[in-house]
Amino acid sequence: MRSDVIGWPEETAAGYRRAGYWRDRTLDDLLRERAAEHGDRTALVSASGRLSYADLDERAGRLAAGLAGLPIHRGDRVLLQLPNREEYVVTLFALLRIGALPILALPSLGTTELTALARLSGATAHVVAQGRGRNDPRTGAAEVARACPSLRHLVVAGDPGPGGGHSLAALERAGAEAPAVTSGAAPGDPALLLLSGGTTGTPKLIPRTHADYDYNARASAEVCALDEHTVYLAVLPVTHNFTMVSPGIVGTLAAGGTVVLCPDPSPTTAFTLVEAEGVTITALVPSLVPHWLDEARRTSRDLSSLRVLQVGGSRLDDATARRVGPELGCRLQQVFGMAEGLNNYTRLDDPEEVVCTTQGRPLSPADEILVVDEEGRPVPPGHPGELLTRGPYTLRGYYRAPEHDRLSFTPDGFYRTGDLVVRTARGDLVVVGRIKDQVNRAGEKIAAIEVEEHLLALPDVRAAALVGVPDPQLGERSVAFLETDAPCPSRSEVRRLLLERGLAAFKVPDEVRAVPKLPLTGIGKVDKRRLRADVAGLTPTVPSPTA
Ligand code: OOB
Repeated sequence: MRSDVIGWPEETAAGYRRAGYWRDRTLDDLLRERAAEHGDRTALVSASGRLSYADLDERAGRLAAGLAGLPIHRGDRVLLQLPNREEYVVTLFALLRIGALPILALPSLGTTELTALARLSGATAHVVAQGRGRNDPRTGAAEVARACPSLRHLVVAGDPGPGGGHSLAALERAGAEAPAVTSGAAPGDPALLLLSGGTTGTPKLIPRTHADYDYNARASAEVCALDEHTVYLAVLPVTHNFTMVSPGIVGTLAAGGTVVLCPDPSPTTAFTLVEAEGVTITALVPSLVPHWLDEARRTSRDLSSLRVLQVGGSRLDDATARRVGPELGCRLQQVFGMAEGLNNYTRLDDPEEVVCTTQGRPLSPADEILVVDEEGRPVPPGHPGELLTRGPYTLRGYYRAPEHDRLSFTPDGFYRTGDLVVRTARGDLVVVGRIKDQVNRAGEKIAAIEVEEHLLALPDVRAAALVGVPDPQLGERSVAFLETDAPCPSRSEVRRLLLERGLAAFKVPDEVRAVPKLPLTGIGKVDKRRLRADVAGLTPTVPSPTA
């Protein structure tokens, strides 16, 4: 029988259990235990109000019973595509209680990506929020369901609308009358599926088990010194791994603290919540940091409760890093993580220089890391090489992707991150580049090949290449090179066509250029290095009319 999920070798797993990294608990147990210990403490604050641990536990239980009645069973895959609102956390824990596997999907995903995810996973349900106008997620969900017969249930935070489906509120009410769901999962079972930034044309899913995710969250909470007084502000999308377990929502709940959901990442919204709720820690991608620093100068809000600003998802430049402490009056922590597992943190007591110039070191003493050259030989400290890793919370294989696994893992189970790093003499990592064919646009990862396949489908395009180039606002912006004899389509034309094809808006190239012929390397691959140099103005290409 085909195995959907590759686990750790039995002996390794036994070692992780013996060492106490993996506990005999599920994520559902974690919530139940916290609710039993201190039910009246505030677990969650959002635009809908405040939920104590007991409320959250009770609501998750009712919704679990309601969802089970649809039915959604243990092991079923469910696309969970909600923004930063209360329903996300309640639904997440409801699904974990059933033992169903949420697929954590960004609200910004397009129908193409969602269809591919539903097909790969055989998902039976899709949870979205009610929206308005052209971008109403309910419309997209209906389209995805037409393309994927496995998707039998549409569940909506809000009004399901004329297309039908179930509202979360109605399911919760129905669940109050239904038999309670008893925990459906074991600690070693997959708990959820995360999206990989990816380097392939189709999305990849990352299975994370209850035990490994619980460890990731708890160990992160410890490194960040979280406790019951912690107030964590979730600014980045809640379905991102950074917001989930680094230490994020799950780490904060594990520590008995309070999670506050920020409905948008603007500093004005965030600062209002910092003041009102006494936020102690939050997390940003580098592209947001300058806006926060600018607003901090202007604001009349009291930000003195903020102790730690985490920054990660892409490289933070040293100069901006040095501004954080003095201008925001809190400690900076750099986080170099990945949905596949490994989290690196600068420590709160690290010297200023380390915090401002490195991306930290691995979370766990059991994280094994190698920095290797092109032949896979370890390089000495101070030399760049690819980062390989394995450990108690790093995947051993993608979900249903054996061919891809052969490229992504070494025979002895190390995950090839595709990141180029330098390890300092102290053991801290500095991210110096990337060998994976990806654009990191404001922390959102775009697989070049996925966009290239869509570009190739445009009229008169013979060949296409997408590259990331440095950008002061986004970190990197995406530039598409189109090989065409016809007049080059404008950027807005390309945008319209790609959105029509169901691509997510953040994957639409920021700039479009025409070339008579794409440059090739000696072995005949597209020479992306040369293309990046073109953008830097070293050799001329033709920007599109309204690029
Ligand atoms: C986080 O997770 P993903 O899965 O969206 O992206 C992982 C990739 C890394 O392989 C690396 O290429 C890049 O994002 N990255 C960084 C970075 N943090 C992530 N590159 C340079 N400096 C950093 N600090 O992005 C993620 C997951 C958990 C915690 C934090 C980030």
